[in-house]
Amino acid sequence: MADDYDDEIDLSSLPDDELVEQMHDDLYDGLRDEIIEGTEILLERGWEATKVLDEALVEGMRIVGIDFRDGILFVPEVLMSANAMKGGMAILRPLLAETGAEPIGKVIIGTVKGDIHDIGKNLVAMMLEGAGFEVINLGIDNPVENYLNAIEEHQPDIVGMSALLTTTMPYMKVVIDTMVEKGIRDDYIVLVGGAPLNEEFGKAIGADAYCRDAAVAVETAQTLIAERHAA
Ligand code: B1M
Repeated sequence: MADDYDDEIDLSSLPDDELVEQMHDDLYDGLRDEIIEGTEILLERGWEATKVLDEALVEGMRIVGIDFRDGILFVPEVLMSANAMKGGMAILRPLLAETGAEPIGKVIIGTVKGDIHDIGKNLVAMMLEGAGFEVINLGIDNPVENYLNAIEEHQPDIVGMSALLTTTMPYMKVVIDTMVEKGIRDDYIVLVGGAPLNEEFGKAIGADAYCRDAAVAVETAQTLIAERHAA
């Protein structure tokens, strides 16, 4: 998608729709500085942080995902796209997390063992923070012990798990089964998410809910916390 003229494009001179398209190209090409600049320009033009996130960044990464799947892009290139995406997300994070209110609940969230995908999980963490949750982000490649230690240390209301690979999603059940064995499963709300999961899988492994995306994760967390408080 890149061409020799990319360096010469003045992003600020582009109208919104062309700038967003250019950002999709820049994300594809892993151009972090350009993604940061584009994100800042859209914010200066009055775009909401969530709109920049959805239309410029997440949509760009969706396109990357298609060509990764089809063998047009490879791991090193996708890593650069991910790095560029994170540059934009870092600018949006404080805006999405802006809330003066008391935390409405505490969440620990991490990507499960064997899996290093973290963009979606970080997005979920950001959106939960923005909705007033205190979030402890455990990062990637978490064995069951990390969840258990974090549960003990932080006493969260919600345990969140992310998996992006069909080979790592079964590990979520290992974590839930271990919680059952230790007699602590019902003390916490367990939410799971990630592209290869679905509702049926969430039910089958004993999670409280599967969350399709970050917005659903926030809604679900709010609803289930409210239900617990009411009970
Ligand atoms: Co990977 N990868 N990857 N990858 N990668 C996928 C997932 C894949 C679908 C690509 C493809 O083939 N089309 C495919 C998985 C196939 C499968 O198992 N079915 C795949 C593969 C195969 C691999 C490797 C095995 C490739 C290889 O080495 N040959 C390897 C595995 C490494 C490992 O984990 N052990 C690998 C590596 C990588 C990179 C390191 C290069 C990079 C990750 C960089 C990073 O995250 N820091 C990468 C990327 C970027 C992708 C794609 C292109 C994009 C993922 C992403 O960030 N999406 C992805 C293709 C795709 O998903 N279309 C792909 C954007 C993000 C906003 O969406 O993560 O879905 P998502 O998160 C959403 C929801 O799912 C949900 O909310 C989020 C926000 O709305 N959600 C949750 C996610 N987690 C949640 C947790 C919750 C709630 C909701 O808790 C409560």
